[in-house]
Amino acid sequence: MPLINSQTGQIRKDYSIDELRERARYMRGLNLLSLCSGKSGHSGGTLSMFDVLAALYLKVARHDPASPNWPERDRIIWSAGHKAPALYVALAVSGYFPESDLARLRMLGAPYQGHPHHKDCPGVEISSGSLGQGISVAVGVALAAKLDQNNYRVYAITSDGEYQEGSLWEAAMEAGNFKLNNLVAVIDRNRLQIDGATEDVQCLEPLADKFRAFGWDVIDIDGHDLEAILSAFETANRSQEKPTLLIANTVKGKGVSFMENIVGWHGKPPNPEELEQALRELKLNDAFDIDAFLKVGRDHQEKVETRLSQKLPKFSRDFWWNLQPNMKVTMDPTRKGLGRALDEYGDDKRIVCIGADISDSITISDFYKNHPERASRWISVGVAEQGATTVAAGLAKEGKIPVFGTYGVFSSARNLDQLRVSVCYADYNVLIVGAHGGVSVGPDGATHQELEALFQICGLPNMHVGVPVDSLETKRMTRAMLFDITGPKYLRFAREATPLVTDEHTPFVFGTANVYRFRKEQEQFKDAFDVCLASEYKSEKEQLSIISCGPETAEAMRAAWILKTDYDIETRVINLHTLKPLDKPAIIAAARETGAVITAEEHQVGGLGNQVAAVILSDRNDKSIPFAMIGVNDRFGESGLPWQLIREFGLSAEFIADRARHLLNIGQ
Ligand SMILES: Cc1ncc(C[n+]2csc(CCOP(=O)(O)OP(=O)(O)O)c2C)c(N)n1
Ligand SMILES: [Mg+2]
Repeated sequence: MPLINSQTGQIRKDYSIDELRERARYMRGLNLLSLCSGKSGHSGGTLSMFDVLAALYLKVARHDPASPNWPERDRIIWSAGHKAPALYVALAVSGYFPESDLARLRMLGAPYQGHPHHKDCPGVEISSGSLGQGISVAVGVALAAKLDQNNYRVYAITSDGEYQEGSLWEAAMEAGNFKLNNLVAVIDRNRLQIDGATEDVQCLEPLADKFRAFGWDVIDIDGHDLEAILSAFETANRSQEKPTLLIANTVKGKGVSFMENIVGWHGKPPNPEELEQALRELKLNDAFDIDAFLKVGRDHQEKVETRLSQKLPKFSRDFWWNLQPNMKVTMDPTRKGLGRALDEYGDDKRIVCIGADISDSITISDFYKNHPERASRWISVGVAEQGATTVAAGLAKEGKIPVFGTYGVFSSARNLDQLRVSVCYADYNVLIVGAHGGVSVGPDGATHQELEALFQICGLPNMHVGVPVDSLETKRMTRAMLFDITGPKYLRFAREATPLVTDEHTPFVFGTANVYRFRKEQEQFKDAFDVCLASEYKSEKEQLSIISCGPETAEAMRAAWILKTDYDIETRVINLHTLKPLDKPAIIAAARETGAVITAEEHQVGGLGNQVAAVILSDRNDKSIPFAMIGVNDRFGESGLPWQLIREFGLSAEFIADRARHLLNIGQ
């Protein structure tokens, strides 16, 4: 049954097999065009899916682009959220929105988030991006259909790396147990994930046997053979009592010779030259007006830039990073500090690193890259954050120093109970790394931007928490956490390159904040500040303190520069790199000795700010002090370019300085 007009019940268009083949090829091209325009996103795992998608969206599923919420529509649930560009292409080609709109992929304010959000985009059934969850949602949707005696069918689009997640196996058990014959899970069995081949990262086979044992029917097909795909769906849709797993054996990067079966194309878009070559190979040289398509994206970005620069609070000049002839900074991603530390200090035989399939991205793979002798101390669990956390607890119990790292959203929340009971209650010596803290993660969007970890992690008894300002401090923090701190510890850092504001002379003591004081403009931004341990700082009775952590501290320093230059205001900037234990004396001194306090965090507002406020209030319960908090205001992140998002969410120095001039009642 193909695309339907839900008003009349008529078929919109009935595609022949040849037409579906042509559509699949066309969709591959459109997908690459969209990725090229978006300048980020996943090529490999989208290209592998288009034969299945052409069949499903244009022939098999009952849905109506003119009525996306038609109650009787089949539900196509995308569990593998990173395949979002393919989802958008399937919807556009089905007629949900114009194909040219896909040029706005992953751009701020566009509905095409890096990982799909159902509220943004018609035809998107669920919000996903955290692997292994969508299939459970599909079980819920299939159960709802049974409860309502509704005949719609539920299709779950899954990727093979997802099958390493424990939650997926809970769903598998439930679907078998509840005999959900209205559910078909399609697995894109391309055999590659981010860290390599699935069977090397964490073996899945024998997958079909496992699912049969869980009460499923399994159909194993060539995922690029349209006849086989259509016939598999037909069989699955006749099932009387079992859910069906449709194993679509595919080639990652299918259709483009230089992408096929290459791990590196997992999360990379083609550049314009690669796009042209790919379109030639797909025999789509003349299928698109590439310039007109890419212009839609450029125009969108221009509008975003204009809006953001209008929104940015104004000062006597443009104080943005590296725009003045002096005050230069070098940018380096904080995440690199972790890799450098593990590379340098990893010889200690107690250290065991645990990877969860994003090892290069968070740099934890530097532990073994140049050290083959450490191979046995590298444990790859695959996409399995809960398991990784408890495996780490077991290793620590036996005297190892386990380091488990992944994106902060997955290492602070998905595994929170494991952290709470098996790591923190047990008080084991485990280092948990939470990468990709903050909105500056950029185009991957909300599901990958960790903005809540400080709430979760700082609330755990026995935990130690570090949020270093730059890559060098991240390296020092990692060293301290490996060797000086015993017990549970959490290290939060960011993705994007951010200013280096420390050097080898900058003091670093875990648990003791640093004070930065702007003195005078210099060639190098970093040299314009004096820095010392908060415990050694002598008050200069500054008008303001800005208390911050992580790379946001560099924004606080830049705010201090702006405030001194434009308003002659002296600011004490506190780099509170350790959030647990909190350096209470540094906070109390700031509140007692300076005229006002602002906290600044690239996090939901309060993760840092509430803690600082509580310390100040308990010290000064008879007096008040002007106080304000800068952070993300109870809102999920979004796709966009990193520095666009810093402005969109009001986190840059200009917003801090603006808040200061309001707090201190200074005219503009
Ligand atoms: C819970 C969770 N952990 C980690 C990630 C980061 N991540 C995105 S895609 C991916 C693996 C992709 O491999 P696979 O599932 O095989 O997808 P495909 O090959 O189809 O692209 C990972 C680990 C995530 N999105 N969700
Ligand atoms: Mg895969």
